[in-house]
Parts: sequence; C-alpha cells; structure tokens
Amino acid sequence: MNQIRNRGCRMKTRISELLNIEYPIIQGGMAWVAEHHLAAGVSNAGGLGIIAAGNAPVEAVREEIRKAKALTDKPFGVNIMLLSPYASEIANLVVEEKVAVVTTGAGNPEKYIPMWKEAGIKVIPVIASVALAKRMEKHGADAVVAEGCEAGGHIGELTTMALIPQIVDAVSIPVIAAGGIGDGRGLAAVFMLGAEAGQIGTRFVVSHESIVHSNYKKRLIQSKDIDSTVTGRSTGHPVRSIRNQMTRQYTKLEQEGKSFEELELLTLGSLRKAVMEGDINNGSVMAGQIAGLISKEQSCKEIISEIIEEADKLLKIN
Ligand code: TUI
Repeated sequence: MNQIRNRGCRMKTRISELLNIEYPIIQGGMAWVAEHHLAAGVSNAGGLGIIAAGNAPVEAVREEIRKAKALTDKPFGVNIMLLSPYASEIANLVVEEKVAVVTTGAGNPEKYIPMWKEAGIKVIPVIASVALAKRMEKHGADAVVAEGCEAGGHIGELTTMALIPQIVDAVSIPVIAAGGIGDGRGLAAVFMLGAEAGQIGTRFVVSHESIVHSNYKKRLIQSKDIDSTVTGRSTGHPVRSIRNQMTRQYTKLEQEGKSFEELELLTLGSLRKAVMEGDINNGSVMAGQIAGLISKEQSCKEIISEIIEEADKLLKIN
C-alpha cells in the first residue's frame, strides 16, 4: 500500500516541484481542444492541465479560466499562441486572473516575461531550437517545453530524439519534452534523454474529458502511423494534421503561391470545423504522429495512471 502511494513521489523532478503537481506530465495547449473540462481533468488527475487561448478573444479565455477554477483547486496553466491577434491582451489577462503557469507557442514571448515573473507566474515557453531555449533562459523562463516535430499542430524542424538532449545540454533550467509521447515508454524515453517531464497532447484529445467531436476522436483511434502530414512548410509555418481533403486543398493553394495570411485563415477556420462540427474531411484534424498508437478513449486519470505506472517500471525506480 505504502509503495503504491509513494509511487508518484518517486517521479518527483524539478518540474513537479516547480509546478506543484503529483506527476511529471503536462497537457499540451491545443487550440479549441484544451478548454476548461480537459484542463481541470488533467489537473485533477495529478498532471498540469492547460487552457489553450488559441485565437480566442480575451473574455472567452477569462471565462474558461474561471470555469476551470470552479472545477479544480489544483494548479493549471494557460497557453498563449503568440500568432493570435489577442496575444498581448491575453498576456495581461493571465496576470489579472493570477494563473499559476503560462506556456507559449509559435513565437518568442520575451517581451512579456518580466511582467509575468513580477506576478509570480511560472513561465514555460514552448520552443523547438537550442537558440530560442537559451534566449528564454536568459530572459528568466522557469523551464522550457522542447517540442519535436512528431507533435501535432504548429511544429519546428527537429525530432524529439535529436532535440531534447541538445536542449538539455544547452540550458540549466528544467526541460519538458513534447512530440511523440503517447505512453509510458515515451515518457521513460524522454527521461533518459534528460527531460524532467513530458507534455502530452494527442492522447488527451482522445479522453472522456475532451470536448472534441466524436468523429475527431474516432479518426485518431483509427489512424495509422503514416496518416499525418505537414502543410505550410512553404510559408515557414508548418502544421501537422491528419491527411484529408483539407490538407490536399491546402497543398494545392500552397503550390499556387497563396499568401501566408490566406493559408492561415484556412487552417484556423478548419480546426474549429473538425473539432466542433466533426467535419474531419474538410476540417483540420491536428494530431501528432503518435495518434497511430492510440486505441481507445479513456479518462484523464486512467491515461495518466497508465503512463506513470509503465514509465515507473521501465525506469526501475520502484
Ligand atoms: O504552438 C504550437 N502548436 C500549435 S499552435 C496552433 S494554432 C495554429 N493553427 C494554425 C496555424 C498556426 C497556429 C496549433 N499548434 N506548438 C509550440 C511550438 N512553438 N512548436 C514550435 C514552436 C515555435 C516555433 C518557432 C516556437 C518559436 C519559434 O520561433 C520563434 C522566433 O521568433 O524565433
């Protein structure tokens, strides 16, 4: 009994200490998907849940934060997608709402870091290169999420396997690995690379707490190893999603030389279409390469317990 109770404690790292969480697992900040139900579900299960601001306006995000506070007394975070037109307003909102943790994606958040640190917020930029990781450390980030291109959504160039050890060697702050982690083997593997936690996105999309349309969940459960593709490389904003009518259309427009703004509009509108309406043919079904591993829908608690138990065994720390 004692051993079981202590099991989580043995996976304590600088990240679990920093974030005051039981297990070294944080949930990816996925636009449209990561709203209050999912964030609270992950936090209540002992990880760090995250609300994704995506392209939502400030009042919609405030409402999500308040609803999450009503569902959990555990810490949770907000992810700010820096390409959003509302990014700077949301940067202020997290201070007003006294959010515990901020993660950022798709850009460089350094101009906001002093304000967040002043407010006592833990700052964890998502990065995909050594140069940006070092810069974030210099500007006072508490940790970084290093995201390999196995991840879904907006991605960098390097794989998780190549990226993590290079980031770990380059910075002293703790590193959270992301991209391609879907089970305990993945979490154990990134620990071996020097990471102190894993960020998991795609597997939580297929959780009971996730509000994505059932067509989206089914598509991920059915997907095979090679079903995702990357669009937008030509614009410098590559995005990984499940190959479908929409990715073919995007590629066509890309080849016709359409502007970044036009293409971006197509992707963002399409994400809502897939997540909320379940249109998995014309919508953007963002997902990581690990989708092929996911075989069923589970609760956040089941997902986290299963991953921790398996990683624990592999790391032989019982
Ligand atoms: O941000 C993500 N993933 C996302 S955001 C998103 S919403 C969206 N939808 C359509 C098009 C664009 C965005 C969907 N998925 N992951 C974190 C991440 N950030 N991965 C890679 C990066 C990154 C890349 C380059 C961070 C910084 C960077 O360079 C910034 C600079 O200025 O040097």
